[in-house]
Amino acid sequence: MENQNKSDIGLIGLAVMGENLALNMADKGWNVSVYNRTVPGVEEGVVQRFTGGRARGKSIEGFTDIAGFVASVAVPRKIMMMVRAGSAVDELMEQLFPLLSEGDILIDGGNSNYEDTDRRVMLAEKKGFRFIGAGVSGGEEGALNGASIMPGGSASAWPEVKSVLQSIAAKASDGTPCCDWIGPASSGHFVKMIHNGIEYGDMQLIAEAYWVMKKLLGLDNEQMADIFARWNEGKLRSYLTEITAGILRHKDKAGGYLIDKILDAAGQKGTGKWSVINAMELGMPLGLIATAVFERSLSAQKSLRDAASRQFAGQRLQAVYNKPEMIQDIHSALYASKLVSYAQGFAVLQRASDAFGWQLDLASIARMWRGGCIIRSAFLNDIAAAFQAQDKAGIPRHLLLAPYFKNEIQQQLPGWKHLVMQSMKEELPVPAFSSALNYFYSLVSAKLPANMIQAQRDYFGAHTFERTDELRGLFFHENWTGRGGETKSGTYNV
Ligand code: NBP
Repeated sequence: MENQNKSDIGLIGLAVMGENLALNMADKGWNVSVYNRTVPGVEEGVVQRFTGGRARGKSIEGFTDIAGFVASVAVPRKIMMMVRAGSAVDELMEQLFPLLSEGDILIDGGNSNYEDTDRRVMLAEKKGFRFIGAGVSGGEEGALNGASIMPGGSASAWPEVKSVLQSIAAKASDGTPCCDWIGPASSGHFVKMIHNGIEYGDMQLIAEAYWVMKKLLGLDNEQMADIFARWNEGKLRSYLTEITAGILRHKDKAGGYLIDKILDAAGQKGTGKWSVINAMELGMPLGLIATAVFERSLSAQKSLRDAASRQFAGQRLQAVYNKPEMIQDIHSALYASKLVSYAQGFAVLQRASDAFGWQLDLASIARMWRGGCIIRSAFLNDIAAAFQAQDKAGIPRHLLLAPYFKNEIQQQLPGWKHLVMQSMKEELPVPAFSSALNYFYSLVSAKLPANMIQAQRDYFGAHTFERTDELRGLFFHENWTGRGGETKSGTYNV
């Protein structure tokens, strides 16, 4: 009786994501209460505009007072927050706490920093509530028609929110919802962060492929669009490949192609940067995403690049290429580099899982990204299958060691190498293609020149080294100059 006439779920924050998620929930048959803070003095607030507009006639009830909103939701309450990441979430939680009952569930669907989520899970649980940090990907379109949702946090809350969240998630081609439980604490937001980092990498790789086609092969926008459209029928089938073809064909209202009029200075909001910072904290290589982030930063230094380009005249060879062959090489470089990027991203997830005790299921995460989100692609099916096979065989979870991908990368290597070499000769930057190739060469090198680094560290700072003719874990110091002492620096890892 307590829950009679109450909503199934409450949603706070009626900006682009919140509005569309509320409509998606209502379309799936849920009764939804919505709330947005009101700005004093504004006659028609966000809530009225929504309930009187797009939400009219739907099972959505609007509230402009937070207490009435909370009281309208069935207990244990499920309240999803879709507000700006950062202090807004903390402020909102402070307002909600006095109004909640024990066991109520708060879901933060924004792009929160995972460390904030760790703190919030602990805070909410200490107060007797439950907290889920859910990464949501797919933008406006995904929010309305099916997003990829990555929830993690208070485990006991999952059975209570599962049916709502899975109902509004995208469905993969086999019908599985692109939403499943990720793990404890901030794991959902961490996975979403790496998802966004991978998105940065995919976009940089596609941009480089476009640039080589344009600058080395001299293809026009329609020819390039045809190539991307064709690639979208094969192994590179993905949302980003598809939209690239559409972008290349798009005409400007004033005439010509819009792509040619867009300034080459990329913006960023921070999730790529966070991915790289956290990979560094975990001691993991995430070079491709780092390159993508740095290239955005360098692109934004437009006037510096303009000045530098006037000082250093290029020495282009103007070589003539066999275009079909070169296009195949670009395909190889794009596919192989993408593989490296995903291998690096998933390896960071594995390390985070080990470090924080999350027990992440990498195959399940790959499956969750197959629909709804920006990096959705056919290739994620192969990734999920590769991780599943590695788990069964009990071998290390690294994508490049999976037999299927080992074979794939071997096939791409000649074209990938050729493309990077030609681009370097022609002074055309392909930083992500070459970063991926260098990672691959380093990975497959049983020996690297790190012995020199260790020698230098020991020479100037007594940082010690391990020896090839002794057991691992034994550290030695050499008195290199005869002037130093025998005292070692403490050994530490970063
Ligand atoms: P925004 O990130 O622009 O946030 C706007 C919402 O936050 C509005 O409802 C606003 O209320 C509310 N808000 C703010 Br700002 N400060 C508040 C406070 N102190 N207390 C209560 N509410 C506050 O909206 P969005 O683009 O819909 O994104 C929502 C979340 O989803 C963000 O974390 C975002 O990073 C994430 N996300 C966005 C996308 C996307 O494509 N946009 C995709 C995936 C995830 P107001 O109307 O009164 O200003």
